[in-house]
Amino acid sequence: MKCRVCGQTASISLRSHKTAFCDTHFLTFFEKRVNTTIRRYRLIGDGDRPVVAVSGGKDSLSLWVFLTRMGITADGVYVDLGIGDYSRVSLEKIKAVADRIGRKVHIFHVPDVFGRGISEVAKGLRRVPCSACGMIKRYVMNKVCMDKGYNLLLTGHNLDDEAAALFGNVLYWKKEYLWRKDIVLDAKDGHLSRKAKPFFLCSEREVAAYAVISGIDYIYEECPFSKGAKTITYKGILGSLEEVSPGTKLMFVKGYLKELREMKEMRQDDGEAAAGFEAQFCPVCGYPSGGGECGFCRTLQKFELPYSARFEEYG
Ligand code: Q46
Ligand code: ZN
Ligand code: ZN
Repeated sequence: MKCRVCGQTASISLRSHKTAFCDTHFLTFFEKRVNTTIRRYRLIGDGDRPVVAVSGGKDSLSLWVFLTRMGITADGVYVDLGIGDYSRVSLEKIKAVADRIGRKVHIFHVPDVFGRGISEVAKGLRRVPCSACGMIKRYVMNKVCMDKGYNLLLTGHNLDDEAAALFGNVLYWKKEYLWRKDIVLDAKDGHLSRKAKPFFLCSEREVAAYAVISGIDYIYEECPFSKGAKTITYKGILGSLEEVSPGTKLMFVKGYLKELREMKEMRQDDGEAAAGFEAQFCPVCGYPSGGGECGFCRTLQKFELPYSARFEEYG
């Protein structure tokens, strides 16, 4: 197969786009598409001060490098979950990219603040690790924005992640989650930061190719707690559909975004968005909590620890 632009041997063929590229022209294609997404959905504005949630994996590190290449300066934030070698190696990869692009990374060490890794924190809460992890990560990501002056949190979620999550929500009609997902989420009440996902419409394979061609050294292993996750099964099912009918995932996710936009506009017309939602805040740390202490503060109290949300700074 030949590169659509220069006619040399292609290194990647993209069936969903009915095209193929050599390394150089794939980079151009990928970056152009992401830039179009950023503009079309107004993900990043001129006055924004973004921070990237980095995990050491291909998606977040590619996003960090991509932004730097596009002249968008962004620091990183990493939550060290205290999962042995997995967390240690992830942080090494993150630091190497931080050095390469000359940016800072804020590191939140779960073991330093909670006196134990995420699996022990979860046991103490009688929750599964992913549930405790999600709660702490959401808190920390928001905290870094509020305390360090960032107004936008960027994450590396890709098309496969979004399609799998959407598939799961539709399959079980989880209405409480279904229409909450979006490529960009506005800030709330001056307490929750704005969030955006620039790789929302890029497949996992495309992001992996971008990482490899860009020489990004990322951690290949997945978090050990991701084993058996339903999203992995959904990704497999959607992958089979994609094989038979290339472009299905993109159509599914783009169709969702279109419906969502229409729905949000309709709600605004009806004045529903302005309807009285009263925010409540944690009395200990001021984080939005839905009443009483937030999950983060309750977890610290459970282990009889004082409030702390300290970051190590690297770079
Ligand atoms: S939630 Fe669960 Fe992931 Fe946290 S404990 Fe690992 S698998 S990292 S996105
Ligand atoms: Zn080419
Ligand atoms: Zn709190």
